[in-house]
Amino acid sequence: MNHKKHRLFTACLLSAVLLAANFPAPAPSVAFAAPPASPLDSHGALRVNGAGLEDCHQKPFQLRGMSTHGIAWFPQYITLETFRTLRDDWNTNCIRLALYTDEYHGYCSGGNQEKLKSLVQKGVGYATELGMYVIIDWHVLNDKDPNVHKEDALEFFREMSSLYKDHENVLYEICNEPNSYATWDSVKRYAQEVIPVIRANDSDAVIIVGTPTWSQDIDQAAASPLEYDNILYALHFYAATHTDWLRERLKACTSQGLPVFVSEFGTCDASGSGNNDFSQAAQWLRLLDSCQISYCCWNLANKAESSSAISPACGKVAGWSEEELSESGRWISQYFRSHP
Ligand code: IDC
Repeated sequence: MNHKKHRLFTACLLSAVLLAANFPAPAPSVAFAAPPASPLDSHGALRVNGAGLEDCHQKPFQLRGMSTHGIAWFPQYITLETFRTLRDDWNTNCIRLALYTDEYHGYCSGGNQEKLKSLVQKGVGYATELGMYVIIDWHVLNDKDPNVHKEDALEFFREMSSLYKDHENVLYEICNEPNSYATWDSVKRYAQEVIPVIRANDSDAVIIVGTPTWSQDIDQAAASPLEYDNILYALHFYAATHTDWLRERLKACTSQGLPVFVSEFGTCDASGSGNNDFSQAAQWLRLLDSCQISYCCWNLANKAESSSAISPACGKVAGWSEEELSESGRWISQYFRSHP
């Protein structure tokens, strides 16, 4: 029995037992606290519906969490305790694993591919243990057009989807940010090759597709969407750079029915540094919350840049106090906690 069937079987069995026992049962004489259900226990397999996701009960469901920085550069944050802090202290349900493709020591630019894949697997393993959702992000950036490393991408996603075909908590993000000369037509051609490779192993996988101009041109995707279901299009914003005009684009596209995932955003400007604009960030997140659009915040690291959530002086990888976070880390962790 695979993972998914096993979960359904367990749920049915549990209902039958509770019915037979004429539930609610009398309170046990020895009090014990059952651990709270994990996000995955409560929401199961996700699928795309309308502008966002819905859970296994067909209710709109939002993924909210942190994106790692490049896992090649900050592997120390791939630990069970890190993710546990994000789940229990920060109130998040999702983690994005950013695997740079073409930057220094990236997957296709001199990085040790076996080591990088084993880091991804570690990350997926910890997320699974904690019942969190996890995004495997093929972090196209310097390569601009995802077709540049298409062969590597096909091989990588073939392997990952075969490993995780029975995991309900794994989402695939096939190209972080096409940019510069990369057009929607070329991104589409790439997606039309990568999506079938993933779906051959994992027929109902949720897949996020980046859009041109650093994942801002969702209007181009809306004008010519891919012909697959369970696809979300990436919109990325940096609050001190992208304001009303990009929110208006989001509203226009979602009202046309385009499914969107904000798989990366920053509270600062698009360089990943400079000043934070928390007022713009709050406007963005309120809008996303009101339409149940999922989001991940850039980034979980202690680099000396304003988008890094942890203070450069702090070497801890879990259980951070307020003082051990950066200004953006404090703001976003409080935002996550304040969410129901
Ligand atoms: C930035 C990192 C920075 C790193 C650089 C590499 O914050 O430390 O040196 O990438 O090129 C994105 C990208 C994301 C960027 C981020 C900030 O997806 O990789 O991270 N950003 O520039 N899109 C818009 C902003």
